[in-house]
Amino acid sequence: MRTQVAIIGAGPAGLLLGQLLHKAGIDNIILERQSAAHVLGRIRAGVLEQVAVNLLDECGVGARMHREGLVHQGIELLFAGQRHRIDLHGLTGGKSVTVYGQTEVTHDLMDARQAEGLVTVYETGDTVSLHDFDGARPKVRYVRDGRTHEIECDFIAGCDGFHGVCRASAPAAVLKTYEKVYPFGWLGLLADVPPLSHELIYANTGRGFALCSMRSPSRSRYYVQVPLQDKVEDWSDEAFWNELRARLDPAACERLVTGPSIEKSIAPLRSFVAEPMRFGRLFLAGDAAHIVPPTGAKGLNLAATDVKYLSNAFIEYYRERSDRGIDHYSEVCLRRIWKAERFSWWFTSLMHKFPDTGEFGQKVQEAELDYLVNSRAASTSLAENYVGLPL
Ligand code: FAS
Ligand code: PHB
Repeated sequence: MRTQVAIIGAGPAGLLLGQLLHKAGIDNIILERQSAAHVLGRIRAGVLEQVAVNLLDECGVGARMHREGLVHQGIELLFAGQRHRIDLHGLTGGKSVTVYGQTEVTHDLMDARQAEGLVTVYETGDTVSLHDFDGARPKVRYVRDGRTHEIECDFIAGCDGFHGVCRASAPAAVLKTYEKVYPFGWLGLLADVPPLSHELIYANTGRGFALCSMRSPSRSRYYVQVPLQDKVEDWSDEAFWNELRARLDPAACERLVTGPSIEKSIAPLRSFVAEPMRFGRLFLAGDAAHIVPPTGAKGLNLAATDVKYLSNAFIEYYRERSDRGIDHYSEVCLRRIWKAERFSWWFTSLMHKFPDTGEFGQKVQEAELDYLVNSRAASTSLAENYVGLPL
């Protein structure tokens, strides 16, 4: 089998890249470890930057997002028992974010790919292997139905997430990684109950961080910071709702509607960057190359912008026979990635309770938040980063 670009991973990065390349007439195949149902079963990101919204429109898969997505022009910060609104729209000259779950983005991209008859090989398990990507004729092999298949290609796009095979295949002598692991996780709960507020609430409390988000006017997504050693089975729905209440202000508690969880999971938090993002004809994009703590809602959005840069580079190569885009891909992505890493680390450090925070640290966090909500300059900095920096 032969294709121009072999994409490893059918998460948002791989599917979005496949669509952008197809729209540009570049042939591609996606290999995915899991089944489509398994990929869709993961509950992850919830907030899209305008850049990501534009990319979905560019791929022709934005219709349902515009019908069902919720455009948000502000967020609230809760600290010292008081809520303060950050006017994202007013502080950024009219920008906003769209609340539309990653599951829905993935669903829309899968549907579009299937409708266009593009090849996605699911359930390859851990059989994908990469070959000769340091030369001009890379190959990918995988096993399906007991047979080994080989794909000859011009490029390999590693969109296979943090635990994928692509970064693991990069030459160790060239690969440099940077990592910070946070001493807590996020326990997330999804429930078919109306959100307590029409905008997201990020809470800094003496008991730890909490986030009130949503997926629609009838489906809510809530998170509470939990110790790393907690297991999801340690948390009954009732225990979750009680802890969330303990981290909210009285007015928010009044409005909180609880109900049975339809999903509950604990996500570990880390900051991670792999440099470079190109190894010969192998290119990394999305979580395969970087991870951010979800506090800044950057993970999915960074994957989208990596893929925009990568698709532009491949289009330039095929249309203009120019290597300029592929030669600059890693440098251009990393400049944006490190700014998002910095913002996500800063916001996580400000909003969470660390083992060494203590009473003094809590007062300092509240003082920084008090300064932030009362300073146009500081609020503007938060707003600019939250809605997403320009491409
Ligand atoms: P993904 O990990 O989504 O997709 C990679 C795909 O590659 C997967 O489908 C995987 O099965 C496949 N794969 C892996 N190894 C393979 C192999 N060897 N062969 C073939 N396929 C292989 N971001 C936010 O903005 N907000 C959040 O609240 C948030 N919550 C998260 C919770 C969790 C538990 C995790 C892990 C991440 C969360 N993220 C969040 C970040 C998340 O949204 C990612 O940024 C986003 O999924 C990135 O998309 P991809 O780069 O496509 O990687
Ligand atoms: C979510 O809705 O899942 C969500 C929203 C904002 C974040 C993280 C997660 O910062």
